[in-house]
Amino acid sequence: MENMTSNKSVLSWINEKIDLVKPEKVVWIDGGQEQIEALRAEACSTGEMIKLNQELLPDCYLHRTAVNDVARVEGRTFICAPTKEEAGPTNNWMDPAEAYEMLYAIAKDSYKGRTMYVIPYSMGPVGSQFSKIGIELTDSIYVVLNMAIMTRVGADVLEALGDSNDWVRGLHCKCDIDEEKRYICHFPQDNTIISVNSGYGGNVLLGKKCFALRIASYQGKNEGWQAEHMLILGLQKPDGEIRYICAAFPSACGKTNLAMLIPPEGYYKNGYRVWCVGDDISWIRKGEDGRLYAINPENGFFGVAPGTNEKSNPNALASTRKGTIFTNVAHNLDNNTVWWEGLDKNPPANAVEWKGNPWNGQESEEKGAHPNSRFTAPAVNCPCISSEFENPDGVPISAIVFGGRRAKLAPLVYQSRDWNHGVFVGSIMASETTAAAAGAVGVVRRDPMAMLPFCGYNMADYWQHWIDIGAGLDPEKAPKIFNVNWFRKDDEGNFMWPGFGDNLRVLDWIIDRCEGKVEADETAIGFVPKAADINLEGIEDEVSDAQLAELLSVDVSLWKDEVAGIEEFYGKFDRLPATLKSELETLKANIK
Ligand code: OXD
Ligand code: MN
Repeated sequence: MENMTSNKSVLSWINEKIDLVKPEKVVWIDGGQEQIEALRAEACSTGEMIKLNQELLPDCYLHRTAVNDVARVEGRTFICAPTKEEAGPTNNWMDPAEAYEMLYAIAKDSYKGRTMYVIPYSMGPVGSQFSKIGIELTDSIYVVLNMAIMTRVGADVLEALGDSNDWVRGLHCKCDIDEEKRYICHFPQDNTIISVNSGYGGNVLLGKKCFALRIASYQGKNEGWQAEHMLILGLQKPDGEIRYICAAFPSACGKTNLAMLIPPEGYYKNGYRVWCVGDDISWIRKGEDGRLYAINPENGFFGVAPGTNEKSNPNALASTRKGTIFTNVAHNLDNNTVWWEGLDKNPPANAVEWKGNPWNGQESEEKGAHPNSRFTAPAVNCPCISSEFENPDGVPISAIVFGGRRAKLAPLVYQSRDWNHGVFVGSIMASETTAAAAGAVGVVRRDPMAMLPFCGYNMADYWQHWIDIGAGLDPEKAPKIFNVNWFRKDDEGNFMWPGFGDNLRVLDWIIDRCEGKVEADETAIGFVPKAADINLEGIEDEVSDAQLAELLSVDVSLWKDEVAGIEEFYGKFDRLPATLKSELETLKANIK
């Protein structure tokens, strides 16, 4: 097949990799529908994918990964910076020369008898000043088809690249899916990612976590912008104006649900709407008017299937009704569709579970779908996709929101005093583990800015970058920074806040604060709403005034324990910014 570009840096890198992995043939992905159709057919002919009911689920397919390859592997994910110090205390580090040698030994000849697919892709709208280009080499059709949903793929990307050397190299080799030899390695100084022995999304769709967060966070630091693990939503008020919010939550805290929220009935009637710009990643930079602007670099949603249903997230469910690839969900043989736990209360009796075994969902104790089973759905399918989704200049950000699961500690919402205090609030983000993950329940896991597994360099330097970004903003124009906690529990262990659509009530307060429309109470940790400013109309039965008061309360004795946890965490960082040290001192003084 003919090369799709004459870019010398591209061709010489690909030729080197061809010599290494020895493919039988090389296929360039042009992004055209004809080629995609042919690849779908080929994947179905080998059993790699199953074509689903085309009347109920047009252009939808099912894929099962290997049983040992169902999630991101943080323990085998490495930042291969020149020194361990540059990767920092929260990343696994490998010396770059040693890493290349080891990875090349694993990758050597691994495409023998196989096809090399060359995927040119853009993170962000092609040609936008925010956007960055990558090329992924893979021996997996599943990866090609997923990348064609999650990113902008094809010839126009190479045209936009021209002769430039500024692109991210990505090599993916399935090899034998051997867990012992599975490595996801990043070389931020070389704009390079190498992933071997996996076929699972987060490890192999290199545009996503690997590029758009780990490599891009490092690029952003050097180039004066930010790559963040944040959704972007537009909140439309009754006046018709839309304000944009970026929000970071650790995995499994409901980012996709918040990004596609449907307002409670009363709000909806009054003209409130939420528009989704993105559900996972934001690239943020200062615009000419001095405000921060964000784009979603992705082109689709790689969402967790279990728990997605008509009530929890009808917009996500609607997004999966065409052109979607399902991974590791149950296969309903009666109508050739898919099912997962929490979709509805009627599991199929005549089905195949995620590992590929016959499964009777009416009787079996086993799960039909893997808890981390996924849908890869085109963003354009989403009924509430923002009209600004393709805007090459991004959307102006009014508020940045951090959050996590805290049963007792954090109030429903609080606002930081200023930017630097907001950076502190992000840096102490944490979530309590749930029964959904292996290990003890209720253990606090620190996850600064939800970037713990995704920051491509020393986390302390990343915090300093946040502080530097703020220093370059006019405080009047800078987004206001908040923290939310949807997961507060009462003494019986019941959630105190209904969550889902009702979270709009909190977003509404956030925007009112940004616009100086409501007063707030200053507490030891920041500004907390006055109870009267959280509108409970329609949920008075669920949330009493006393409950709201408790949701908004700050228990200073709990914060004393929290400070000990923060000090222990901060103790890991030799390069902790002085600004954060002094923010911690302020907190300590406030809770005395
Ligand atoms: C994701 C994650 O898949 O954060 O988005 O784990
Ligand atoms: Mn994520």
